[in-house]
Amino acid sequence: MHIRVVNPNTTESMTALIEASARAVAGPGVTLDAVTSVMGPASIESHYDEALAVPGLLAAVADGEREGVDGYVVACFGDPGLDAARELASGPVVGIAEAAMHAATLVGRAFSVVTTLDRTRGRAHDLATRYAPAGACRGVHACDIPVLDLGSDPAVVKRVVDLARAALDRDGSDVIVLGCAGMTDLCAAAQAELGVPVVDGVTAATLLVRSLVTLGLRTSKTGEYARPLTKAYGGMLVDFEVL
Ligand code: 2AL
Repeated sequence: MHIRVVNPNTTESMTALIEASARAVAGPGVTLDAVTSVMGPASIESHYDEALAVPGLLAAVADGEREGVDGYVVACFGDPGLDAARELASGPVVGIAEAAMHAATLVGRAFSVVTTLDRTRGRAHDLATRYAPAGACRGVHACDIPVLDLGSDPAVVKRVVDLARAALDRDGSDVIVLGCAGMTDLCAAAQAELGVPVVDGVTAATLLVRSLVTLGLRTSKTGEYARPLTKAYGGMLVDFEVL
């Protein structure tokens, strides 16, 4: 089974971090690769960034289809371009917010999201209304660390853990969802510190894709996720025509 994890931002070091986490859980019989978008923003932390990250993500999925990839992870917490990627892919495509929020609802009653910048909170709230039962997402909290300043140094871990602890208390939640792919390497330390389930979407989505492929479940092509219609795309998007 070939799983491809797409980092839809253009920062190679972040792809390496994501790949290490995904590989650690992928399990036997899985060929896993992680790819960096060939175009788009260095990090995704606004609606503008999300919109401009989508062409690179779709190019990575189009490449994967030519190479016979069985399933994909969209490794950015805004799940940019997820529905569009499903239209292109024959196998399953899972976003990390989608996987993390679904997993959170399986191991607790209510979760809080800890994310990067305050301006990304609205998107996380929007996704929670799509992925979680009403009331299950009790809050989305920003640590005010930009994506590319995350890392596993103790100061970052402490800031995320302190914010998560306050969120559990204030929200009355019992699970934490990490709201950025760049937090994937903090997950084990945060869970050990907090004593509640801490869900990282990179690992959750990787295992969900593995499960779906193992079950023989592919993206349905009889409805809205059918291949896009063939038509001309203009300007810089000329190569995005789907044949
Ligand atoms: C993210 C993420 O996961 N990758 C990225 O570039 N931005 N999410 C976020 N909330 O800032």
